Amino acid sequence: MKDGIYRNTCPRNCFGSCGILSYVKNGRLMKVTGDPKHGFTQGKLCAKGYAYTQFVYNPKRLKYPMLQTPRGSGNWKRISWDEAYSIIADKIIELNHRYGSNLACGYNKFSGNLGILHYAVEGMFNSIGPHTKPVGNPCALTGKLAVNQSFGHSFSSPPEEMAHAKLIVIWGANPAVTNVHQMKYLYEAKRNGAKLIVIDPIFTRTAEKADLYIQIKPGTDLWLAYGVAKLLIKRGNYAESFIRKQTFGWEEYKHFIETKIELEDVSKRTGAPLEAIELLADAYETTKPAVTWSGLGIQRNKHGSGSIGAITSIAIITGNLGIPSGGLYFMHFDVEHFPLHLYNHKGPAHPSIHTSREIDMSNYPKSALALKDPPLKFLWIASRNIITQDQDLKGWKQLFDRLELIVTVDLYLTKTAEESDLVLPAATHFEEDDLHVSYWHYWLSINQKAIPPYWEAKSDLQIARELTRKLNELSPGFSNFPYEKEPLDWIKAELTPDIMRQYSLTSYEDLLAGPHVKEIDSAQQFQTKFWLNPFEESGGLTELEEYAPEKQQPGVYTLLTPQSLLKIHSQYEMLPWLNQEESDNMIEISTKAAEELEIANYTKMEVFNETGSIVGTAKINPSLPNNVVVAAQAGSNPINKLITHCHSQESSTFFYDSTVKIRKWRDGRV
Ligand SMILES: Nc1nc2c(c(=O)[nH]1)N[C@H]1C(S)=C(S)[C@@H](COP(=O)(O)OP(=O)(O)OC[C@H]3O[C@@H](n4cnc5c(=O)[nH]c(N)nc54)[C@H](O)[C@@H]3O)O[C@H]1N2
Ligand SMILES: Nc1nc2c(c(=O)[nH]1)N[C@H]1C(S)=C(S)[C@@H](COP(=O)(O)OP(=O)(O)OC[C@H]3O[C@@H](n4cnc5c(=O)[nH]c(N)nc54)[C@H](O)[C@@H]3O)O[C@H]1N2
Ligand code: SF4
Ligand SMILES: [Mo]
Repeated sequence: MKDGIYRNTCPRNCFGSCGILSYVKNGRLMKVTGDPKHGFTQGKLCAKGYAYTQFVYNPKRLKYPMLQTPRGSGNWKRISWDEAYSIIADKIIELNHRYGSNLACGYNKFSGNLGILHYAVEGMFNSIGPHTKPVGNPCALTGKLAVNQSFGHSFSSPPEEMAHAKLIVIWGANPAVTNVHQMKYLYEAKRNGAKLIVIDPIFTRTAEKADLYIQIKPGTDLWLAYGVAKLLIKRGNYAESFIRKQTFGWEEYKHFIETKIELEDVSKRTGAPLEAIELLADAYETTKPAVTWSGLGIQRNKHGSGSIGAITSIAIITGNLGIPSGGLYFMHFDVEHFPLHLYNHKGPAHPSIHTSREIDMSNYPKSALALKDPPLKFLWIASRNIITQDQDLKGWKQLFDRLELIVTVDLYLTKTAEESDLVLPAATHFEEDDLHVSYWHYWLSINQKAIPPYWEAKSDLQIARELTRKLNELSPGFSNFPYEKEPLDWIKAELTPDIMRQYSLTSYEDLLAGPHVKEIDSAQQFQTKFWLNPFEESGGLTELEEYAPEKQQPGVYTLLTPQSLLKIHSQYEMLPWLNQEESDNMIEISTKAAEELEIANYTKMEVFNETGSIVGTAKINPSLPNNVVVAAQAGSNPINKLITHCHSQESSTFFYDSTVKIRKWRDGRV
């Protein structure tokens, strides 16, 4: 690798997808800075981004393939890549002989690295024909489907435009923690006189910056949105001509709001005072352009879909869509507009099995355990830390016990890797080529290989190439993965004439000079017909009765486990620069709960439910609602042990629906 400055992209599952300039000397990454040519991030990174040199050269990084016998024993032995490939290929081929297909082989991959070339994992499995394929998205699917239901596609306005709004209403997002670059546009809007309203059960760092903060009971945004609609309709303050021209279902919606919604009820269900509901309605009524931001937080409970629909309806009836700088924010799925050659790689046909067997990512262990003929026997885990991030960890334990071979590809020996037979060391993004689009802004950026791999680490694409070659060596024709294609061939194939036109590119080389943006006419995106909130779902209101104060079971707390500033889920925990000792197993409780249960600040306490128990340190948070408990994800004893999932068809995982009890910790109690 030559000395110099390279262009990289932060590949984390994060709104920024920041452009990075990497300074390399003697094959070593010396420092990173933000890429000033990236129009959204404008030369800045977050603290995690600036810590990348420590992330790359961390002594805890995996250096070579390792085999653990028996699984879970901690008895790891270094092996060569060739031995690792042979163990894996032998198992895949043996399972194929045993069952007559590759359906016993499956993978679980999520969001460790969102680069387009990381679809190599999907491509590798496709290349062996029908197998067991995970589908869905445990993070965002509920919201995506709900936005789609309102206006037919999953558009989210360009984030830079937020700077020109006069009212910004954030429902269940915490950008000061999760989307730090967006704060710049938010502050700019505020400097220009915009008002910021934040609706969240927790008084977050974003709420601290708001002109109006509305504390809401988890899962009740639907009610609040209906309450606002009630006031707007009662006062006759809605965009009638826009509604008549561009919506379906107005009469039913209006009738529903007029007859079914009572403000006192809204206040009782949501916990928001009447005055706050009025202030929110006043703001929507008097201030334009207004932007409405449905955060991912509101769709992590079973009412999420209804809530997003109801919130979108407010943006619609106030006439804030299709006007300059008015808009709607959630996230977009523009990556799906790319050809995604690796993801869509077509594998060889099987004589009798025509498609892969699908398994829902939000209910993986239970669905996998139910598989028969053949059962799932081999699991490949990549870009995923199941044990800290998924729900139903008991189900996972049962599933792991049934599997004959578990392979985890990761940069670190994660809690999931510790439960595997084999771990393979993955490269960081500085050690591989890639291409990135964001799910928030509209910039396309390159990721150049800047340094040689750390010890024996390899990219997921390189592993796919080499493992499939081994399969073919042992069983000719087993895989049709195009081994010969280099990373740059894959990248260039993604840049079709259509993509090049959209991003104003003349060649791949343009990206080496800086990220390119897709021109979006957001007003044009909203020249469509909107469905006002579907009333078939008004059954949801009955369901929400469970939030009625009189139905709230005493001593039962909603467990909220949102994202942390200095981590991306379970990542970055081991970096001294970002050390977060303080937050490890810190459990926030309300003053009232602390008093009732006699739990003193910074003493040990226990959080428990039917799935398990966690001991942590109590932190009394006087601004927390009485019946909410807050804990961070991951850490030394992951809170996801207590995450119970209420399953529904085709939607993301409802991480924020879990409930717990709490008590003071007395040593020795089990
Ligand atoms: N630093 C950092 N940044 C990240 C991540 C990270 O781990 N760390 N993760 C990235 C990923 S993958 C994602 S999905 C995004 C998520 O980013 P956000 O969209 O900000 O979503 P969350 O952090 O899940 O939740 C946001 C807020 O929703 C609130 N909330 C919970 N339930 C409700 C409710 O019923 N109603 C309302 N109104 N609010 C509610 C929570 O209290 C929380 O403050 O962040 C991304 N950015
Ligand atoms: N309790 C609770 N749980 C949650 C959430 C919550 O709000 N509360 N949020 C959920 C959300 S929004 C999300 S998106 C998920 C995230 O779930 P995951 O995607 O499982 O989260 P990460 O902790 O980021 O784990 C990714 C793993 O990929 C590894 N990795 C990084 N780069 C690479 C690479 O290039 N190749 C390979 N093979 N591995 C790599 C990392 O080291 C890490 O171990 O968590 C969910 N879990
Ligand atoms: S974690 Fe997010 S904000 Fe930080 S550098 Fe990466 S993409 Fe940017
Ligand atoms: Mo996520």
